[in-house]
This record gives sequence, structure tokens and C-alpha cells, in this order.
Amino acid sequence: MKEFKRYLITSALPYANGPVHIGHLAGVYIPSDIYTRYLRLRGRDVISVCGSDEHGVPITIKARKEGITPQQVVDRYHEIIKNAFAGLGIKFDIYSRTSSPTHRVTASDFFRKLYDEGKFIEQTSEQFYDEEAQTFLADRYIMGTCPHCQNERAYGDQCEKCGSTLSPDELVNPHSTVSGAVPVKRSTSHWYLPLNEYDGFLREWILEGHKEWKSNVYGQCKSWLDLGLQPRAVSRDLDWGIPVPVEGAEGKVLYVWFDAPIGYISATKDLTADWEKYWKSEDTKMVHFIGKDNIVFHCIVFPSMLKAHGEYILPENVPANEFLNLEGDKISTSQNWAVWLHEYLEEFPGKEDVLRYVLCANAPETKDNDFTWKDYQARNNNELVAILGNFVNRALVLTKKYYGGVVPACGELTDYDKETIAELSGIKASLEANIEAYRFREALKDAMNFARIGNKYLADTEPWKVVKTDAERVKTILNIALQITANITIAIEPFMPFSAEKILKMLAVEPFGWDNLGSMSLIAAGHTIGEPSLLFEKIEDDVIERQLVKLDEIRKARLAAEAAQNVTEQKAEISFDDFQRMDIRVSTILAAEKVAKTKKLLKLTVDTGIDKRTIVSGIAEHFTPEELVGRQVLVLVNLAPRELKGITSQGMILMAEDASGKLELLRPENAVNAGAIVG
Ligand code: B3M
Ligand code: ZN
Repeated sequence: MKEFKRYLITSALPYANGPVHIGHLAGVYIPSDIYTRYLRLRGRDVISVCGSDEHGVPITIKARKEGITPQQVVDRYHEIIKNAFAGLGIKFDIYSRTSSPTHRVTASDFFRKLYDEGKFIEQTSEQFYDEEAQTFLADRYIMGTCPHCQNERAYGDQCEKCGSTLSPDELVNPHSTVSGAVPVKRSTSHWYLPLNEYDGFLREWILEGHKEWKSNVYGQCKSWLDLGLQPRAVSRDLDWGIPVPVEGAEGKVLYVWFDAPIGYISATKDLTADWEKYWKSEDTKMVHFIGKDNIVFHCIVFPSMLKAHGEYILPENVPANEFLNLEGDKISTSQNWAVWLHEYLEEFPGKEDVLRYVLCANAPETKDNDFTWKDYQARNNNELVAILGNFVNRALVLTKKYYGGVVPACGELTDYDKETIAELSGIKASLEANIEAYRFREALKDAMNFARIGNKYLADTEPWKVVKTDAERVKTILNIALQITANITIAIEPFMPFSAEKILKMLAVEPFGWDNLGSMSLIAAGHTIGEPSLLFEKIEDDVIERQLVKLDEIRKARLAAEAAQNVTEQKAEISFDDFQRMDIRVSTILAAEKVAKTKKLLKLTVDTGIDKRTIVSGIAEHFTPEELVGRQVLVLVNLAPRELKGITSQGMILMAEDASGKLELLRPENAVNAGAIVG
């Protein structure tokens, strides 16, 4: 295997259109952080770069929705995301952003070099255009039915339901997500990277040269190549993004997937003046951590760009993960179905490592996985508290109790001691092999094995009993238990850095290097340890219950929103005369009171302009009498009178009700005289 001198770790740049959730963490950021921390511990030359992806349609859509500018959107989420990562101990050497000046120059220069060298083709084509909003409809600006799975809400670049990559032309019944309009075709010209010309290079580099890649990644690349690559547009007609650096390209910006991966280069430049040694030397091992929806961009598109550019290295590996679901449903930012990192950090202070542990233990490395709060609780209580926390606590508390915190000397070893030590010394190689092959779940099990074996060692040797009969023997037992505890601080650091630090403090020692892992002489006899405290605490049912209630409320809100979209079919046709026979007048509510012994009925006195009359209306559950008095409403005045609870109702108040039960009274936008005729 090739030996590399340095490592460049990249993690997918999160779109700054929303906060980061557990799906992002399990898929990308926890694995990349584990890998980077491991390399740092081993003393390797490693940098880890990330940053916000601040261009593209997801940002402009969010801005439109909230009535703010794209810049305000990215400023808000950049801060939230950056702080949340730091809060969970995800330690990048730089967390940059693609709206930075360095990035603008780097991405422009990259494009310009390829342009000058004739690496693009320019093509005019007919594209969907929204005449109402006066904008071309690329990517997420257009929605329609997925030709593969019939999902009616597939986007112009991707179907989120079945995961297929789409182009707007493939959508059935396309419509604009900006205005809802049915788009027309308009011609526009763009620059394309002819991916088809890179087919030979990609086949040799991936299919021949990287058979060791994860099978999900390799498989996706192979099927892309087998389907045949097409030229891919690298510009867009948008007003948010990096302007295409070519004369006559007004109104055109770089496609977000062209500029975003160049963000890895810009971030490195912002980190160090020595950036070229990471990007331009074959001695650098570059690894891209991403989720499975980004595979094509990192394995096919970006490498083709890098190849076309010619000065940069290619990734050595792209260990993409599958998806994490939440309580059985696909995580979705737009549907608010997620556990948000910034909220978790607020609600669970001090439990950063619990989330890191659970998301790694349950990471979707080979298939989609499910996060459930019950599993979170069980792993905390049965694994972190019962195994890791329990062992460390016993070793430290017993040392305090028997020796006032002074580490006892190790005496003669029994056969059982030797067996235990032999078992421990085998873990290091397995842990290394697993991390280096991106099998972090297995690696975490290895790390936890130190605690498992330690726990068993104390249970089998029973120092609390032996102390009454053989005080010398107990010194050896606790010396070994403390050496295991010291080993734990090394083994768990990549996974649970907060706990590793806590244990180091309790042991009152400085951090150890990776090479020390497996050593049984990490803590000298005579050293005085610090104060033991609990590493983890049990999570009670009510805490989990609260999270489930929170999710239940989100689920209900989503169902209501979906119901609201279910429009009832049009009624049978009527003639103009039928319509003319209805006399609808703007009326003012003069008085309102509840009808006794009913829940729904209100007795209203209204001024119809013609007369003052009584109307009984079933709106008591939606409005209080006080909020109605003085309001203008529309009344069907020539409806035959009806008797309701002994009151004669002379007309009907008009209102609108959606499928979710939301009800609104109709009224003129501005006040008019009572009696005004509607029609
Ligand atoms: N922002 C997409 C995503 O979050 C994208 C990644 C860019 S990596 C260069 O799925
Ligand atoms: Zn689909």
C-alpha cells in the first residue's frame, strides 16, 4: 500500500439554508471527525476542511419563502451551523464559506482556466422558463412527477424519494416552485463540461484503480458510467452565485455544484499559505466524506473538473454513507422531520458524547439505518453508563478508597492477568485497521472493548472482596485497572473526545499519543489521581418521552399541511343565471353571542345595508364573540330562513375552510358600505 506524507480531509459543505441534523452528522461529519482525530493522534500531517455552501437554488428558495435576501439566509445559517459543529466537538481546521472573497477568485480562476483552454462546450438549448416570475427554472425551481417512482414532488435535479438524479425535462407535469406557473420553453446558452470525454479516464481511475472503494460508492459510479455520461451544464441563469467570468455572460452564474467542491480548495487557501502542498502533491491522501446523494458529484463531476484543470490531485477515497432515518421516516429539512444539532446541544448539555456515540454505533455505513430515541436511551444506559462509565468509576473510586488516590505498584501477574493483558494488546491493530478502512462502527466496538474487558476483569478479580484477605494482590488488580483506564482515554478520543478529556482530568495526567495504546505502564506507581466523578448518567423515560411528544407534534402538523393540500373536486356546473340568483352583500356584524347549550353556534346581529337581521352561524369554535363585533363579512341574504335552536336564521355568512379544518371568514380587503353587492 502507498505511504502518504500528509492527509487532506474534506467534509461535504452543508447548504446554508437550514441547520445541521443528525442525518448529516451520522452520514458525514462524525465519520470525518473520527478519522481526522485518529490521524492527529497518530501525529500525522492532517488538515480537515469544511465550510458553508452558500450558493444555489436551495438558498434563494429559502430567501423567497422568508422574504429576506439570500445573503441574510446564509449569514444566519453559517453561524448556526458553525457553532453547532464546534459544540459537538467536530473539529475542522477551518470552517469556511463559499461567499468568501478567496472562494470567488478561486472558483472564477478555475472556470476561466478551463474556458481559456477550450475544455467547455457552449450550447444553446430550450429550457423551462417561468413567465410570471421571469426566471429560468433549473434544479429546485422546478417540480413535477418523478418518471421513476411517480413521486409528485420531485425536483428538477433530483427526486428525494427514490434518490434518482433528474433533469427538468424528465419531470412529468412540471411546474414552477417559484410561482406555481406551468413553464414555457425559452432558449438560453450555457457552458458544459463534456463528461463523456472523461469516460475513459474515470473507468480506469475508479473501476480499475479503486476497487477498494465501498461497494455502494463503487456500484453507483459503475452504473453512472455504464449508463453513459452526458455533457453537464456548469452555468445557470440566476442572480445568486459567482458570476461567470466571461464577457457577455451577464445574468449567468456558476452552477452551485461547479463552485461548491472548489470550496475545498478555497478553504485550504484560507487556512494556510502552504495550501499547495495539500492540493498539488501526489504524497497527499485526499479523502472526501459525503452522504450518498453527493456521490456522483464527488466521484464523477469534480474529479473530471480536477482532471481538466490538471494541477490538482484526485481523491484517494470517497467513503460515502447511506441515509439515517428518524423514527422510521426519512429525515427532511423542509418537513422539519429531524433532530437538529443546535437544539440537541441546548436540550442535552453535557451529553455531546452520547450523541456522537449513538450516531457512530448506528451509522448507516452499508445500508440506511434508523435513529430512535429508545435506542438512544438504551445505548446510553446499557453501554455508556453500564460499561464505560461503570468501569472507569470503579477503578478510580477504589483507588481513592484503598490508597487515598495514590497509584499502587503492580506486583506479580497471575495467568488471568496475563490473559487479560494479551487480549487488550490485540485491540490496537484491529482498531487501526477498522478506522483506516472507514469501518467506524466496528472501530467503536474495538474502543469500547477496553472498557468491556476492564469491567469483566474487575468483576472476575473482585478486589472489594480480596482486599479483606490479600491486600497485596489488590494493588496489582487496581494498577492494571488504572492502566486500562489510561488506554481508554486514547482509544475513545476519536469517538468521544469530551469523555476522553474528562477521564484524563480524573487521572490527573496529560494526553497520551496513539503509540501508547496497549501499554500497561502508562501511569506510574506513586502518581496521585484526581477526583472521580460520573462520566455518564442514566437517561430516564420522561426525557425520551418529551422528545417523542415533540416529534409527534411535528408529525401532526405535517399531516395537517398535507391535508390542506388535498383539494376537493369541483362541483357540477351551474348557469350564469344560477349564480345571478344569489344575492350576496357586504354586511357588518353588530352583535354576537353564544347560543346557549350549543358548542358551535353563535347568534349574530348583522347590518346587511337592507336591514338588521339575525343569523345563526356554526363558527363558535373558531371565533369569540368579541373578535367578531365590528367586522365586515359577506352574507348570502336571500337564503330561505331556517330555524336553529329556536332562533330564525335569515341568511348565511360566507367562509372558506381547508381540508385541515382551518377556517377563515371572507371580507372585503378594505371596508365598504354595508349593503355593497358582491358579484
Ligand atoms: N451542499 C449538498 C448537500 O448538502 C452540498 C454539498 C456540497 S459539497 C461540495 O447535500
Ligand atoms: Zn423518484
